[in-house]
Amino acid sequence: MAKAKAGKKPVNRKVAGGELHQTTAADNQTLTTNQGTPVADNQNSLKSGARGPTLLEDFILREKITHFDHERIPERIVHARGSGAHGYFEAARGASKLSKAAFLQPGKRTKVFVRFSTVAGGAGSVDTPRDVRGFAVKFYTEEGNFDLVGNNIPVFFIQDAMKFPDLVHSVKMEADRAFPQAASAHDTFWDFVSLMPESMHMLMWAMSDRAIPRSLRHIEGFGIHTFRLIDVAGKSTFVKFHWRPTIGAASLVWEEAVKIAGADPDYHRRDLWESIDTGAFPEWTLSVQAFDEKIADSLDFDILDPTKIIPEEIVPLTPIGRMVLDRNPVNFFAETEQVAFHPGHIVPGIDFTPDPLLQGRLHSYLDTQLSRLGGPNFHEIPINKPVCPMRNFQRDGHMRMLAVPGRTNYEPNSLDPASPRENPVRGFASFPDPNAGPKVRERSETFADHYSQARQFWRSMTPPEQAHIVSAFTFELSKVTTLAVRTRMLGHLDLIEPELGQRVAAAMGMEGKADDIVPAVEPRDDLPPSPPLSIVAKAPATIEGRTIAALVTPGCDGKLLAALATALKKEGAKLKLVAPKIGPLKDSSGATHRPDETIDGGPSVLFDAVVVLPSEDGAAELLNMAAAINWIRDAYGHLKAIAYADAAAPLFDEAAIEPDVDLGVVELDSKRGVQDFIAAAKKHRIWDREKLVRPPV
Ligand code: HDE
Repeated sequence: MAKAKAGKKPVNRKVAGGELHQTTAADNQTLTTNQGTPVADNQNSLKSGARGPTLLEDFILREKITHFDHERIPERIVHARGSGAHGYFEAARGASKLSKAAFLQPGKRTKVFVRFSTVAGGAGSVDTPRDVRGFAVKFYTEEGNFDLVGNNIPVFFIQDAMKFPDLVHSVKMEADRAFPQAASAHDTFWDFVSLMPESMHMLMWAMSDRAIPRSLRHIEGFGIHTFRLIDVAGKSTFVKFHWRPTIGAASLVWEEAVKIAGADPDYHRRDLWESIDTGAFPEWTLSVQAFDEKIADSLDFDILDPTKIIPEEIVPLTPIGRMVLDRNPVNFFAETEQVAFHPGHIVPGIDFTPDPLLQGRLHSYLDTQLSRLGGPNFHEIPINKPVCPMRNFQRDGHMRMLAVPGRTNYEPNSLDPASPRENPVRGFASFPDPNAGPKVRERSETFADHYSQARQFWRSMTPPEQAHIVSAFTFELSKVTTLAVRTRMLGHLDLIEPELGQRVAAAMGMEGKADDIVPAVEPRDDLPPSPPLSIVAKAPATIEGRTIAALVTPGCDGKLLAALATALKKEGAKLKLVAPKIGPLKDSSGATHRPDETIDGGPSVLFDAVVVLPSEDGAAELLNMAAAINWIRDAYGHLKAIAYADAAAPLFDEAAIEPDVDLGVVELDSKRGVQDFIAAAKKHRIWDREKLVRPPV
């Protein structure tokens, strides 16, 4: 984190009325206007008499207020709420075989800036709605900036850019009433997608746990479209990009996500910031699925169709590098808000394919920066500036910073032999794509199967994940008020998988009401489940990067607390103390602790696993606090590992929770108990408990 610069301490001067003036005699600390004029008084505007009207002449006040009035720029039409971080990418050995890109040569380190985002909500919306997460990475390479502008879901709602404005209009707040904010659970969204069978595969992902991630450190990322990598000899290999977090992917449970939205609307942003600030740097592996034309032709779907994945069983992942985020921005606006991503920011060694969604994006992102950042010179804003030399004949325009000397602002020229020229060897050359044909507005027939991979996704999920998908569809469609939209969607779900359709219909009390939908292509019934699609099945047994809370009171067992703290640190997890009061407290060994949160400010939804460790007197006090009982009940209901000290037993009685090691409720009476608790926490959720707290639908 940037530390405040050392300097001379200001002199505090109070004047009549108690008004505080912090003054300095140091030139290098003198407050100035934007023109550099020193300011003598930053507390009072210039008035005609102490009680008189303010003068128009007050250039200091007017400059300050005018600048303030213009502090906001138009927010992004999508992905408005985001969080950013700096870091580096380090290329692995294999990458250079596939691509000549300078940043993919073995061992090469390249600086990156990453912005994660939600899609539908405004800049001030919450972090945990059910939504896709943006995963945009800017690589500052020596051959120019490469932006990999992806999402945490490997497919998209639509196949052609032509439909993007319609999709976004439908999911954003409804146009007349301006609600709901940051939510897809409303009529216009489901009306639109239920008329667009191509969105069915993406809907399965969006209704899965992927859309409510535990943190931004726990999301996977995908480039979605098929790209090309080009090697030194000009050979092209198709690739799909995949980011995998080294601590594994993980999600919230829905009710927890809803409560977090109230308890800490900045839950993901804070988590990313604090992790980096405390040196627990998030890390991802970048891999590609690399394949040639022959494999592309052998697939029964089109690699240009962004609503399809290539199962890893067909084309496995090849790691090409890793990314570490190790530095927080110093200024949110200058960096996270002003960063301008564009899939068209590309470097030699990488190329596009004619995926009709990608092709439309290549126009949109440049266009949007022109209005968002005020003109064509946004590449001069430090966060967007390439680190390599940038020279051309583009000139002038709003906010131009560069003052290029000389008169030869054109090419070819004979007046300035040193001015920039084409470089056929190093320069970007497009791969001669053979896909051109007659000029048509037409969707390729190879894009027509909209249900097979949606079914494959369903069949790849574990039972709890399937139950969550059923609940999510039930929740969202129950919020839809137009009956015809609900019955249309039920028809699609029947096609994806009859069991899914029936379970959602039963949960909604709408059995037998599904529309009969005729698919363009009958869904295949023979696609095998693809295990990597499930995040529960591949969750690593680790609590690295997790936050565990201990609910403590004065006089709590100091030895147990110390044993717990040591054991968690060893596992790379953080321990936070939650207490009835924020002031310091002493444990039974006489050690003083400063609680991180009170029970109200630190509800258990904010933590991955919890320990209830009061003294006997403390437990008696907590027994009278509804918030304390809810704290425990929520942790139980959200399937978290729970440990309790003997003294906490009455609280568990009150919460109607039976201690049971097999269900992740562990007695913390010894070091052994600490290990049992950690073992339970490594399961992330105690899925066997779910049927007790949330009968399956
Ligand atoms: Fe975007 N998208 N998008 N998108 N997108 C934007 O660019 C657009 C799509 C993605 O953190 C906008 O600077 C069109 C797919 C991310 O700054 C805009 C289409 C994927 C971000 C835009 C798509 C994405 C954006 C809004 C369909 C995953 C946030 C502000 C043809 C591969 C980047 C901006 C950041 C942002 C247009 C579809 C990812 C308007 C027209 C597919 C992560 O230009």
